[in-house]
Amino acid sequence: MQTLIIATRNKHKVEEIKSILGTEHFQFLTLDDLPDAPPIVEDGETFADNATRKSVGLIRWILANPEMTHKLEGKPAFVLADDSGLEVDALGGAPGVHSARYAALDTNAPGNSADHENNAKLMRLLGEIPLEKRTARFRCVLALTPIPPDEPGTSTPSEAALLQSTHFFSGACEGRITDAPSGKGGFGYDPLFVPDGYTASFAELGETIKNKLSHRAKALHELQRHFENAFN
Ligand code: ITT
Repeated sequence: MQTLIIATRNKHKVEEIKSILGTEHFQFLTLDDLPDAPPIVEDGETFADNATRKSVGLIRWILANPEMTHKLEGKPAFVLADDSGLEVDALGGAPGVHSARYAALDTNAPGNSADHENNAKLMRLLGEIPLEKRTARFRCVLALTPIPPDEPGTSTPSEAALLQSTHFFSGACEGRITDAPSGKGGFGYDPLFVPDGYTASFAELGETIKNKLSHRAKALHELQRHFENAFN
């Protein structure tokens, strides 16, 4: 059994990660269990940069807060961070790493934008571009960083050491952007994204199909294989 602390404030990601990995081999903690964990500034240039900022940033905070390490009861544990986004070919790969705050880039508003604002901006920029030119993909990069044991007399590992112990897993899901949002499931850009081989959006297809096809599912399957190889 592996303990994973999921370092995201996005509840949809938490649900998808738990549902794809299942509870047979993993037990989960989330930021709900660590409510005082500070927000992480995600100003990296790549998904991997931002995923590492989230995993390493949370571990450094955990190690600086002994009551948090006690919560883990000395069990080996990992922080798992997900950075993901949508790349639209007709927009040169945008919104990419800026997916969460795509609309806010125009106003400099702080924090993430509401999904409907990001979707409206995407619709506006794609305008009359025909469907065959609206190719896109979701990408997900996961950073998995082991939490070093809290041994008396040892110093807190540096950011570089934590980065070196981090494993990365990635996944992509190819598809197209529709010309109008449809469906009520999922989150983010799901109402606008039709995966290859389907005619309905992720938001219409629902979680069972999305969790078989998605960028996140592919990255998580790589992570499962990593644990199988490491511990079997
Ligand atoms: P954390 O940083 O706390 O994990 P976040 O939502 O800010 O949560 P990201 O920085 O990774 O996460 O931004 C990802 C954005 O990309 C997300 O807000 C959505 O707009 C979009 N996105 C990622 N995966 C998606 C998915 O499966 N379906 C729809 N949109 C997705």
